Amino acid sequence: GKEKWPRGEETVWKGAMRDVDTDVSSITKSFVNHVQTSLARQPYNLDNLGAYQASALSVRDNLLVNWNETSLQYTRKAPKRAYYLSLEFLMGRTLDNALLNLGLKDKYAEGVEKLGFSMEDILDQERDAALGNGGLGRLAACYLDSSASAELPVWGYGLRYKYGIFQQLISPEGDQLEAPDPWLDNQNPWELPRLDVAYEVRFYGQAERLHDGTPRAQWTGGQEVLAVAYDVMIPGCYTKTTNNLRLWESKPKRGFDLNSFNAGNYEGAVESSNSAAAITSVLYPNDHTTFGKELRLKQQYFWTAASLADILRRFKNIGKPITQFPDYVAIQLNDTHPTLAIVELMRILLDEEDQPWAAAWQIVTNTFFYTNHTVLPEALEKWPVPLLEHLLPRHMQIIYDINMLFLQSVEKKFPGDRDRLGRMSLIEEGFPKQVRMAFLACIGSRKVNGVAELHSDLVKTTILKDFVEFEGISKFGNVTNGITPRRWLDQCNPELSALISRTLKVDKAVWLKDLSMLEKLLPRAEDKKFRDEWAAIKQRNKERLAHHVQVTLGLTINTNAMFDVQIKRLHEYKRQTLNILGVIHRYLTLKSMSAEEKKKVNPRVVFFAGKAAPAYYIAKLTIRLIVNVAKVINADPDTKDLLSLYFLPDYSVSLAEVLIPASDISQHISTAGTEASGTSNMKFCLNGGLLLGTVDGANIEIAEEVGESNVFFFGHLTPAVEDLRYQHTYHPVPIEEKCPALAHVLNQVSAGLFGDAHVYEPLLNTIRQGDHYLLSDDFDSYIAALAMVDEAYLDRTEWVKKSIRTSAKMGKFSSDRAIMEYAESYWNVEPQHVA
Ligand code: H2P
Repeated sequence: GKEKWPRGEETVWKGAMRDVDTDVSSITKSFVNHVQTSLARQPYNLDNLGAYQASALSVRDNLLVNWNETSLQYTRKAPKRAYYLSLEFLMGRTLDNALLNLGLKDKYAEGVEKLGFSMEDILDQERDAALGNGGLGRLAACYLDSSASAELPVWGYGLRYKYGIFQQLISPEGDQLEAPDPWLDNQNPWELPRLDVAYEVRFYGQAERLHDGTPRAQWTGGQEVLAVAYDVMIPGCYTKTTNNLRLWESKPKRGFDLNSFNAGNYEGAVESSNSAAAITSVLYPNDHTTFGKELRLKQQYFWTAASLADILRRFKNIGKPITQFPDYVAIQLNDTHPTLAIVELMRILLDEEDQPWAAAWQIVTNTFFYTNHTVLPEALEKWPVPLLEHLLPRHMQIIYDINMLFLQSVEKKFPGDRDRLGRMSLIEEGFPKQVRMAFLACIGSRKVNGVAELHSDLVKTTILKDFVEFEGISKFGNVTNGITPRRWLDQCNPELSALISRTLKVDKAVWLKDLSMLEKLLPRAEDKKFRDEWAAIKQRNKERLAHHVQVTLGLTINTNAMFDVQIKRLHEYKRQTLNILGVIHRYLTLKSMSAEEKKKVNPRVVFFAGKAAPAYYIAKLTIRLIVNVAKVINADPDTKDLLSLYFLPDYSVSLAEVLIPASDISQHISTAGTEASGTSNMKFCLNGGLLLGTVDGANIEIAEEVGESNVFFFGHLTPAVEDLRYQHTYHPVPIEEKCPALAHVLNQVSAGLFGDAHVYEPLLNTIRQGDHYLLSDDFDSYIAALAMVDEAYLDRTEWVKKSIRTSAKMGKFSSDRAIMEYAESYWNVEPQHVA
């Protein structure tokens, strides 16, 4: 039926409401309007930063029109919704993406040009929103883009860190230095403070069971902190659907504590307000030493409690009984970081909604879904029981209760199997006892998934093996990761995107949302004209990268060389060390060549970028080695035309957008079985870069798609790893014997060829002794694979064919495919078209 207009005259309201801008004159009008009012500036002194802000505010207005309509639709129709809880959202820049998704990029470019600015300069003013460490946070950002593009009612929930991931500086000696990232300093036009959306979150205090025949308890006292919402609009691509990413900021509950003031305790009052604000002050670098840190645990609870309160309030507006919660709400846990949400929902259902235990547990286990992102044992979250007991006394009680009932049911299925009970308990014995968050996430969820086929198999056969035996295999699945082709092709590689549209003879609005259409490019690999265009675009992208490096670092790069790229968080398992040792090997080989031999060598430029966790000593030494090897190699007149090496500081989403389209070959060389998926591998391949990698993570599925003849694989396979490690421990063979080529490289480093002989010993010793990541086992085949890459690059025609074939077969890796798998097979959430 026709709804009654809420107040005043409908025609007056509607006549005054704005719509999305569609023509250049309304765009310039809104731009100038923001210069004049929001920014209170004048045309005379408007610089590029001001022009960026005016453009952003004007684009934001457009997004808000769609965002409002989307929200209204969700409220009216009350479909089942999904919520993506992630402690990290690595969004990067927004303006370009928003313009492309709105389909307004050309018009804005024309508009700002009329006003005397260039779009490129304006886009360059924006700081990255770097609220993430790496793949996990960037995956969350891609999933938001795909959800909105697929018109799915999905919201993200995260934290509004005042400081994102640290800025990386490299000292003259080659050491990584960390500086804070004050990304909000220039104001953030992309967020909407919602001071009206706020919740109180409690810490510490006492929990008393009521013992009234119900499982209820009362949690009182302690500290209360306020969570305030900031909304970030997430536009879908060529659709009105504009979803929301809600980020929480912590604030003291009162501006000041009157009692403390009255007692003359001014400092105490001010301090408590400081500690409240500290909760969302900084993103933690990916570093398992955070597991004991109270502030990190506070962040996790603060965020899950606020998000659940918000979700529950929205659910209650529908007016359905609480038992129907899972029919309207699906919550995806991105890794174990939000696992406390399981316990928090139990607390609400038991203590506030008066549900019996079994009914509460039924609701909870039908609501949550858990994605695992790593099987590395040291990276699995565990929290000390005493810390949890102190910070969240009621939650610790509930965890004990969940565990008791759970172990009872395990005992029932496997009577007398005490080992099994010990292995599966949510509480790990020890000093102190610790709560195993992955186990809690698993038993509290409806489904569990890994992020690539191999990884999902490993989850089932290693860390959660007992749980598969207990709960049945059907609870455990796989959703191979994906990437958004909007940012990772159209935005970062506009020329390639245009070539694809021209060739397919379809608007990018179509193929960007159905990436499997790229397959139609396959026959074009045989078309010389197309190949030449394809290769010319790669060349221009290499020149764009070279220009960027020239401008930012003052270095000149040989763009006729092959560009070889490895960019990711520094970690021993990702084996940047293998790569740099391979570079040294190449250097030593070149040094021993005659002038005649050198003529046949294919010039190569090797790029590294990535951050090391500040407390990760070995990873930092790897950076230092890379930087110092670069100094020697790049200055050596014997070799510098044939080999050069760059460590680009302060890796970011924006830097990746320049590096990825410029790569001829990229490296994804983790020890088999350690890289859950990897997602930059997909980005490089989508942009026509070839892949050099181990048989690990999503590399395997990429090879399945493009065919093994189009990738360069090397190294031992996952099933061999355990045995090799056993050999290292119990029957070690000296490196000199096992892998002379590697021994030679290590000895040269030890001898001081790259300076500071003694400095690198701890790094080299990780390989000489133990070699947990199997560099000595894979080095020879790695070198052989690098040689095959060189060989293949000599036949440029064949290389370009491989490049085209690779890109053409990347359809599977669109995050649109991945998000639809979550929506259909996990959440049971359907698209909602906003007319
Ligand atoms: C992690 C895994 C990657 C995976 C990504 C997203 C944690 O990212 O290690 O293999 O692709 O999650 O699922 P990263 O190492 O980049 O921080």
